[in-house]
Amino acid sequence: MKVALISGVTGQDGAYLAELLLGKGYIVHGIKRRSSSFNSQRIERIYQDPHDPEARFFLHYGDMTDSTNLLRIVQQTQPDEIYNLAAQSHVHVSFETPEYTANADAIGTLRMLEAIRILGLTNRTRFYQASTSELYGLAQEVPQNEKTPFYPRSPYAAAKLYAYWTVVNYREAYGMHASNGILFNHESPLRGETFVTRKITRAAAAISLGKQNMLYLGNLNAQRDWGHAREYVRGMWMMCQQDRPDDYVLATGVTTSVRTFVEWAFEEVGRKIEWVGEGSEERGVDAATGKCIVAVDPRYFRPTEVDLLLGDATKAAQVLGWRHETSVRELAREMVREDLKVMRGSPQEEAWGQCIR
Ligand code: NDP
Ligand code: GDR
Repeated sequence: MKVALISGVTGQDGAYLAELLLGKGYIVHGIKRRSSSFNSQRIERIYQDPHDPEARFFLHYGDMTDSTNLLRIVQQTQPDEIYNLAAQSHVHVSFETPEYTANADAIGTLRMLEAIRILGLTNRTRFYQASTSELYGLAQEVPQNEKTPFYPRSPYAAAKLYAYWTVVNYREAYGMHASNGILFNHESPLRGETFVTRKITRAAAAISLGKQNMLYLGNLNAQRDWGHAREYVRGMWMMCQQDRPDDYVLATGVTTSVRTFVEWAFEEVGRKIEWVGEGSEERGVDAATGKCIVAVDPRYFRPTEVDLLLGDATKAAQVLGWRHETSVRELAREMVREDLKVMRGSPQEEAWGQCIR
């Protein structure tokens, strides 16, 4: 049985990846942070009692800012594959916590690579790094592929740039099987509630049920290449199965504005949005009632914004055979439906069942 170690297992991608690998017969170890409140909701469905002799899913307390802890976990688990997904992953928050973001996202990646090297696992353990389309930032080229120059626009992106090049360097210097997945935005019903798609789908559900009055957003003009997380974690696994490590873009090749995503999400609950005003005065009005339900709040503007991301995943299609399946429109529909279920009080288990499987 292959052994995988996933940092960030309690996050959106960690949950989908753990389920994928368990389905493939792996023994899966996940690193989970200590928290004063419950932070394992996304993996509750796949939790296994460690006392069960058949158990193949194990959790370890850890943190990307703690080298000795990472060293010990890698030593104990002796993984064939490490998926380094843990990160302070919120771009806007990284402007508020730049030092922590650099520590966890940049130096954290270095710590994990060093653990592999110190323990003499360089020729055994394959490494996947969660790199990001945020690396392109102000890129002049559209669409962006593996050769497009990087221009990070946030402390988060700068930290991920350090991690990206460290992975490339460890591959070249020590012959490690280390790959960067340069993943464009991917979402799902498990997406964190403060990322824009989930914030919108939750608001559409809540407003339609009379549980919320207004949705406040920042830059409605930002355009993103949004795919489904379930399909992107499959690409991560594929990268680790290749004979040679390399870097790959995963994307859908379609870009959509935040404004359009809002319209689609509200259409799903039977509301048509009409836009009035401009800039920070722009409002989204319910066409049927004339009531304002979406407003711009400049507090959500970023000091430096990434206006447009559009990925070209040709290399991943040709080499890995990876392709996205779900369109952004279908994604919006699925997310709104799952949020409606949860808000109507269906057991959360049911919502997970549908989205993880
Ligand atoms: P999430 O924010 O949902 O999950 C991040 C995970 O990292 C959580 O498990 C979180 O723990 C954990 N984590 C955060 N800080 C630390 C730390 N200091 N030590 C240990 N664990 C930590 O992110 P996603 O699942 O969406 O993304 C996974 C990775 O992929 C991230 O590295 C992200 O930057 C990157 N990425 C994501 C994309 C996307 O569109 N989703 C696109 C490209 C890259 P906790 O649950 O306790 O908060
Ligand atoms: P992003 O995702 O920054 O691309 O990073 P996010 O959903 O936060 O923002 C996307 C775009 O929407 C605009 N926006 C808002 N964003 C948020 N969060 N909240 C708002 O109210 C809002 N209004 C408008 C943003 O300005 C931005 O342009 C995600 C994360 O998962 C990263 O970890 C990952 O690396 C990248 O995707 C690829």
